[in-house]
Amino acid sequence: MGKNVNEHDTDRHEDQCVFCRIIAGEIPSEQVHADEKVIAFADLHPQAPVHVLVVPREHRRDITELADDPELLAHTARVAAQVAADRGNGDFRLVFNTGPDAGQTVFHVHAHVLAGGKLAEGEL
Ligand code: DGP
Repeated sequence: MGKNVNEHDTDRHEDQCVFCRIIAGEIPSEQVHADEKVIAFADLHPQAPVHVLVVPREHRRDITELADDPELLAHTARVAAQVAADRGNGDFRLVFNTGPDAGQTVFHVHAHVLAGGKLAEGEL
């Protein structure tokens, strides 16, 4: 039995989600941008000279849930472009791994911004 529906609805994602914990300041990160809607920080395992994750503050599982909020999706893309312009030459690759088979390991939506020079053809 356990939880009723109301308890389930109020589960705090930040208790178990690593990106919610970074957003809450409980886990340190190398932050490069923050505003009221998103934060951006360096990826722990960079795969390009510039490898930054742009993460909506609100917990959403993946881009299919982010697509329900076109405004927030557009803002995420704009911040990604700004990061690439500030830290690279403005060219960038934007990747949303979606689902385990696509390599998603953190189930709080995030845009990988890969930039900082000629990028190799890669799978990320
Ligand atoms: P993905 O595989 O698309 O879910 O990407 C998750 C990325 O998150 C992966 O490239 C590594 C990064 N990552 C995981 N945990 C942490 C963390 O605690 N800090 C930072 N900065 N990055 C993390």
